[in-house]
Amino acid sequence: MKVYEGANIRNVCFVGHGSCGKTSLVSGLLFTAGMMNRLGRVDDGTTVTDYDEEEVERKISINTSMAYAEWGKTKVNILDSPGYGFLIHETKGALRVADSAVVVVDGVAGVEVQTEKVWSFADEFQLPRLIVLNKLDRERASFERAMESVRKNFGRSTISLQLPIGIEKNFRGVVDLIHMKAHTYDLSGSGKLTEGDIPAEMKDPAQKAHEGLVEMVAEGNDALMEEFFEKGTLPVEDFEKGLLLAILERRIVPVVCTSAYFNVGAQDLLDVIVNYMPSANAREVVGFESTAWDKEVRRKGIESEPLSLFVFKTVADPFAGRVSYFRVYSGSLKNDASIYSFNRSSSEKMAHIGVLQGKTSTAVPELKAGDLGAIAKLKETLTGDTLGDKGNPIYFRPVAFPEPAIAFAIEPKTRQDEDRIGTAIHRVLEEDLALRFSRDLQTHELLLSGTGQQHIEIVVSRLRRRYQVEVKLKTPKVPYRETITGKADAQGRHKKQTGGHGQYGDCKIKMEPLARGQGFEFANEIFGGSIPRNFIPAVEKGIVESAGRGFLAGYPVVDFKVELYDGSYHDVDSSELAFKIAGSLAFKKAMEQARPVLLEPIMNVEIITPEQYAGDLMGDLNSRRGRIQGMDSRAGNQIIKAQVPMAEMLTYSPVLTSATQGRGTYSMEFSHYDIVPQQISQKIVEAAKAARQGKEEEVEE
Ligand SMILES: Nc1nc2c(ncn2[C@@H]2O[C@H](COP(=O)(O)OP(=O)(O)OP(=O)(O)O)[C@@H](O)[C@H]2O)c(=O)[nH]1
Ligand SMILES: [Mg+2]
Repeated sequence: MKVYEGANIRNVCFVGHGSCGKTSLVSGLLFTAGMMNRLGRVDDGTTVTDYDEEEVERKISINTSMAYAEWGKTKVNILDSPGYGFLIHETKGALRVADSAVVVVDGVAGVEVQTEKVWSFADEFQLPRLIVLNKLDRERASFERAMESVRKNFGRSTISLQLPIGIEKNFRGVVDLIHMKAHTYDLSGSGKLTEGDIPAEMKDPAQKAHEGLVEMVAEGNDALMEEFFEKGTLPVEDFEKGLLLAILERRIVPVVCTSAYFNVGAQDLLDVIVNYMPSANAREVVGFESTAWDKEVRRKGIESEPLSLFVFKTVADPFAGRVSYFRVYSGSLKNDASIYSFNRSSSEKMAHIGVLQGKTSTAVPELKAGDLGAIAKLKETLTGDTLGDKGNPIYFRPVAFPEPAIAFAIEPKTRQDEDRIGTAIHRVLEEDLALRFSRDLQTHELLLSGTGQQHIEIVVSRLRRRYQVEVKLKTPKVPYRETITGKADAQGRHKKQTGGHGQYGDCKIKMEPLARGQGFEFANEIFGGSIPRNFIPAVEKGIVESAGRGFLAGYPVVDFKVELYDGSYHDVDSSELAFKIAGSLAFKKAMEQARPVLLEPIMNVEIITPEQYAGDLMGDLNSRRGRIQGMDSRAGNQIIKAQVPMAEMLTYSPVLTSATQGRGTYSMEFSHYDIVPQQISQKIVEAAKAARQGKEEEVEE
């Protein structure tokens, strides 16, 4: 395997709505570039990038996969990301390390919900991008309608570099509007292209489209504009340079046409990526001095700078163990080098670095700035870590993972499953940062929390297949929290002084609410030593532990501040334990005064439904305490956006299916926590009390 310079590397991330054809397109590119000897298909489970057994089984992408196509002098590094809403955080993590986004749009459906989502991610990372109108071979595909949808959603800067030749089942190639040639493809899937003249009936529209493109490139570039006015057109070289610049500056988003299924457009797509997407050394590298993320460190993304690399993903491979995916941002990584992990303050040996073609790794001697690679069996490194040259620290900021949108209680099926579950879950958590695992403090059940029911189902299936651990999914749970709405001032005094060594701890605290999402704050306001300094952390610990166990219904207490302002101690009898207990007593007393309430997660819900059902669905959302945020129509469908408490959405799936005869779909994600209305809160508190008593009786028996 050749070692590539950043200038000859393109890092592209394929993104788009679920099932728009990303994985199939990647498969076509790899075959066309000669990296594979057959055209892998999603439906047969034979693609390079959907290799995980859950992906093959479900025919969807779950993980971001890496692949590469060597095309001329250039290596195109491809990240194939998932498109379904409950996995979209994974896509964001992949865009984080890409230099451009290939946004795939279904040529029948046009721009969809997740298309908009990934577009906003690309905006956030300021990535140049390319739109691919795919599935143009399908019935009811329309280039004009798809373009209209793209322009309506993403603006006038989107412009096609091609016109399709034929449409639906006659789609067989494209007119290249830059060079004004027709490219027809062999429909057997080989991806082979024949160049010829533009078909007579397309000459006029092609000429018009070409002129529009030239004008657009000239716009915003004074030198080109002048030349354009003088000559009425631009020489191809000047035009291509202008186009490249406009794309890199994100003034133009080019559009190309494909059918991944028949592998039409693959060569053109590779050419456009190589010619017009940014090279891997083009962007300045921006990191931080520390994980406080306040002071920036900037350097060039080139080989002569000190080494830095960022681990953006971890995969638990059943054979190779922990595999870390990374991008070299600056410097050059040599195989077998020992490099420093800034996050772990230890060094890691980079033995057997490689590049991935799906699941297959090929060893490389070196990876230069801009390149992507993978390595197995790092000791301590996890997703989100930065490694590099110890003398030149830099930290790259990882993408934040979403708050869980749903939690299920799980139950190991047998004793053996129970024994194994700990290790298995540990591995799964390491590769899936959107997953949480905890124990319900009330019921002692094991809880798995994730972005949606499908997410949890995939995890359960993975536990079974990969780790031979069988678990039963029980009812979904709402991750309630508790907080306070008033102030309090309380004393906690723990005193046991009968016979032998006594215990004595005493503290006075003030408590007040914090803004939502602020968590917990502790202020030590003791002056004059009423509590010795070494016991103060014990008071805080007592409070934190009690807060974790909850006050009303056993849910963690959040968003409050405690000020420790006074107390007393005993020379002999005071200890850390005594002050911890005193802290916990003070906390409970303060909670009694501070008007505690329950908080519940509120979800952003988006429902897509044929219009005729929209009215009923909105009525139903109202009865679920939902607040409608907006309505939108798209391609004959109605989109309803609403905020609804998670508790009301746990069993929504079957309701929506029956209300829309299976034609409605919905997605949701966490928005914020809000106070549970009094009546509902009361029921939850009572149920928790009953559960607690039940448990206690069980223990007594
Ligand atoms: N007719 C036709 N079908 C296509 C085309 N591209 C993809 N498909 C089919 O669409 C389905 C989804 O394709 P994928 O390649 O898995 O789509 P994806 O965007 O990778 O899906 P996710 O990663 O799960 O979001 C498969 O059944 C493909 O065979 C195309 O150009 N034409
Ligand atoms: Mg896919």
